[in-house]
Amino acid sequence: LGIAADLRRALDNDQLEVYFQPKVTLADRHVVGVECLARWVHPAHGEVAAEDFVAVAEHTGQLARLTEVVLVAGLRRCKAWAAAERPLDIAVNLSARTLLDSRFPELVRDLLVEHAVDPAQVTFEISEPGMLNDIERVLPSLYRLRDLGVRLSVDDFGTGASSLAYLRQWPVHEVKIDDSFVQGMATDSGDLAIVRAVIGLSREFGLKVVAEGVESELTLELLEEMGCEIGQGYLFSRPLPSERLEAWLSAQT
Ligand code: G
Ligand code: G
Ligand code: MN
Ligand code: NA
Repeated sequence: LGIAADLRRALDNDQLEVYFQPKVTLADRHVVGVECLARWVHPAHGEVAAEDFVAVAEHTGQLARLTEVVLVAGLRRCKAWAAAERPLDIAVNLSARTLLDSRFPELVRDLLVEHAVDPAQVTFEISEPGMLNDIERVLPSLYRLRDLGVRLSVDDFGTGASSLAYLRQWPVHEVKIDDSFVQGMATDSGDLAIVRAVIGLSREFGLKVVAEGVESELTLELLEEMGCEIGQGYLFSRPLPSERLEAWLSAQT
């Protein structure tokens, strides 16, 4: 299909962009890091949804390059912030398929060394449904990444029908509550109950909990009351291109 060739051309010509969305402490809105998100403006069709071009990349052998572009963009920012004495963590999304490539952990190790970034400042977010599909084959890479010292997060948690008991078994550090529950929790008692349960269990298991899709002050207050410490969402900032993120950070205090 034409779109696969177009994506290849965009990767060849460095036309993929990376946006950054702040993660903040809910108690005082102190920024602790950013999620790095791939963006592609197609020359003819305009902006393509990330899930669509990520799927194209997965099916046409371009996923490794896409992931590397996003990771390198994040590592560059991370290094620059450390040099400016404003350390911020970065988070990068991984497809479960990337974890099936046994060379990926070595690539990560090499890039961390090349960019002189502390592994503890890097989190990889893996969507719960993808992880669940192939957990036996994904686990070896998760263990190797964990041994490098990077942090692992279960993204979109609650959408994959995992048993909550998996949170204790998987070698992960963080749970990201899916935005559908976070957006519903102020008006839907079922969503509220799910969010409360996930926060409670994550805390019991010593996992960091991040709420994604925080759009209102009411949601922020409910999350904070329930013991969730970190949030991300339009209430704080949309994903921003690098220059606009820097302006946003400068305005923070
Ligand atoms: O940023 P946005 O809301 O458009 O993201 C839509 C989906 O695409 C999200 O699930 C997000 O995790 C995913 N996504 C964005 N960037 C990347 C990326 O670099 N790699 C992978 N695998 N997924 C990404
Ligand atoms: O699946 P993942 O968590 O990686 O998805 C991240 C995407 O969620 C981002 O690309 C961003 O566009 C989207 N997002 C981030 N914050 C909000 C929000 O407050 N509301 C909505 N509707 N989407 C959000
Ligand atoms: Mn994510
Ligand atoms: Na999500």
